[in-house]
Formats: sequence, structure tokens, C-alpha cells
Amino acid sequence: MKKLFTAALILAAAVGLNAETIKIATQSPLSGGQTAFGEQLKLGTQYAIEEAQAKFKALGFDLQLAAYDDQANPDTGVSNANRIINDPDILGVVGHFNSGVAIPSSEVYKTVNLVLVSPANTNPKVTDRKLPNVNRICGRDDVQGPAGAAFAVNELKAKKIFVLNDKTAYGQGLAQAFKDAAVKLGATIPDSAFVGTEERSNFIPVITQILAFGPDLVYFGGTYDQIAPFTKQLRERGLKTPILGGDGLESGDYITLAGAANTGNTYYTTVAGPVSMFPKAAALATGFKKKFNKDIEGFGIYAYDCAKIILSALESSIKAAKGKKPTRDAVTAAVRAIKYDGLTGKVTFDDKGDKTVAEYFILKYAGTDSLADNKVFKTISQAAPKAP
Ligand code: ABU
Repeated sequence: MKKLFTAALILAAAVGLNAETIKIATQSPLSGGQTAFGEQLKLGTQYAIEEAQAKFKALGFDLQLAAYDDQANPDTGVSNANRIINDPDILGVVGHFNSGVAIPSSEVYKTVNLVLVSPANTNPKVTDRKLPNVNRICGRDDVQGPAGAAFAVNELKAKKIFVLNDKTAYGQGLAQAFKDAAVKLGATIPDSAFVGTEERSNFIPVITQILAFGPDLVYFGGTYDQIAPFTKQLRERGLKTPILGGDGLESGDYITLAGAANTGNTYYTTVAGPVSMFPKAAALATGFKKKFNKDIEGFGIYAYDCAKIILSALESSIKAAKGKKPTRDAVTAAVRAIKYDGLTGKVTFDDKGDKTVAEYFILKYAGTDSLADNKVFKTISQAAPKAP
């Protein structure tokens, strides 16, 4: 009888019947205007998880993705975060896309020391709170904003700049960082030319203000779903000056939404460089297209690396626990200590969870129908600023 029981156990292990479940969650907008970004984040993570499933099965674990739609909304993110911390199988989170959602949601993860690794959140406050469970592999807006300002003033020779923002933690913070740096470099940006708007469709009132001001550059701290209709309406009213934005502007959906207004006079800085900047991501790009019938974009590659970092931390924690399911505390500590050579470069984290040295890219929309045609003007590698 005992022999039969042992044989049944071996057979069950072999076919994975008694494998314990480990889940990695994603939180990103999977509905609403920023779905293109949210999907990249989810699918990049899914790709890494599916690649690792056989390896984890051999370790005795059934590895799964738990994808949550935070709708780019802080309340939804927090509500999902409460569901996530109450699922004991979830040992790590890749997310969020929006800093304004990541900041309150990460306070919830902190209560159980659940690790978060972000491919996209750029607001300084995400890591300046020094939470032990919060990390990001992308750069920060207090570097991205000044990089955009230097490009606008020194390269595009902008002197009079109108600055818009979407009133989110990301857009407002980035626009402020841009403005402060541009003014220091000699640009003119009076208070009347620094405007926050949550408008998504009718930009005529603010365009009237812009036309009256007569800028030689318009900066917009926001995301593609808002900037594309703004661009269309601005161009329809005859203003041909360059538009510059941050990483929220980098999406294939900007091209679709801007339509005929995608004329090649739109520039952006980004913290998640395009596929062309990462030769090691070529196989991922091909596999992603085959699996999901979509082109991978910068945030998809960064999400893949975030998931791989959590997977690597899980593996080392399982080993340290002699094959048992690791604790959230163990995985969180292993992520912070990681030395990871990813598709986007080498990752180590500083004492507040920032990538020790992050990359920033400056690009121009090519005016074609492919994001991959956009030209990289400049790449900057910079150490994360210290917390205030
Ligand atoms: N950095 C991309 C835009 C999202 C955010 O940080 O809110």
C-alpha cells in the first residue's frame, strides 16, 4: 500500500498534479484610452511567464499570470491591489503604467511586502518614498524633463514655449520638470503658458490661447491618447511649430489617432527605448509578433525584463527555501539585490529601488505608419538622482 502511495506521488509530481501555484500579477490599463500601453505591459510579462513555465514545472510549481485592468485609475488600482495582496499565490507584480496609479497601489503592496517592478512609472515619488518593495527599471521624470528641455532649447532652438499637461502625477510632474529646466536654459514660459487640461476631445479653447501666445514649440506632458487629437486640431488651425512630449507619447496608436497630422514634426523623450536600440530583443520581437500578432514596443520589452527579474528572484528564493514555495519577503529582498543582465541592459537597483543607471532616448516621429521608423537622435545614460 505504501509503495502504491509513493508511486502515486511520483506520478502526480511528474504530471504536475500536485504542483503548487505561483502567480505574477500585472496591473495596467487594459481598457480605455491607454490600452495600447497596458497591453504591451501585460503581453511582455505574459511572454516571459510562458517561456518560464516548463522550468518552473520541473521545480514543482505551476507558474501563472494574473492580469488586472487598473483602467489608468488610482481607485481601481488600489481596489485591485487589495485583491492581489489577498491572493497568497501572487508573489510579484509587474506594473503599473501610470505613476498616479502606482503610487497609491504600492502603499497597499507594502502592507504585505509584495514586490513591484515597474517598466514605466517615471514620477520621482514612485521610488523617493524608499519603499523596500518598489523598484523600477526605467528612468525618472526629473531627468527626462530636463533632457527634453535641453533638446528643445539647444537643438530645436525654441525660445518661447507653451507647456501643457494632463493634470496627472506623471504629466504635471514631467511638464514642471521640463519648464524649470527650459527656463534655466533661457526659454520664456510665463505662468499663462503653463496649462493643465483633462480635456480629451475639444482643444479649441487652449489652442486659441496657444495661437495668441505664438510659441515656437509646444510641450505636452501627457499620453498619446490625449496628445494625438490635440495635434490634429492644432495642425488643422495652421500651427506648424514642433510638438515635444515625454514617454507617454511613444505608441503606435499615436500614429493611428493623429492620422494626417502625423507629419514628422513631433518629438519625444522616452525612458523605454525602441526595439532598434536593443539588438538582444530581436528574437523577442519576432516571437511576440508571432504569438500576439502585434509589434512589440519599448514598454513591452521593459515589461518582459521586469518579469524576468521577478522570475530570477523567484528561482533563487525557491533554491534558498530548499525547493519550497518562497515567502513574499524573500522574493522582495532577492529583487532588490539582483544583478540582472536583461534585454534592455544590466539592471541593479539603488537603495530606493531606482535602476542605478538608466537610459533616456530622444526621438522624432518619422511621419510614416510605423513606430519602428522613428529616428533616435540621442541616448543618455544617467545615474538615478538621490532622494530629497
Ligand atoms: N512614464 C510613462 C507614463 C506613465 C506614468 O509614469 O505615469
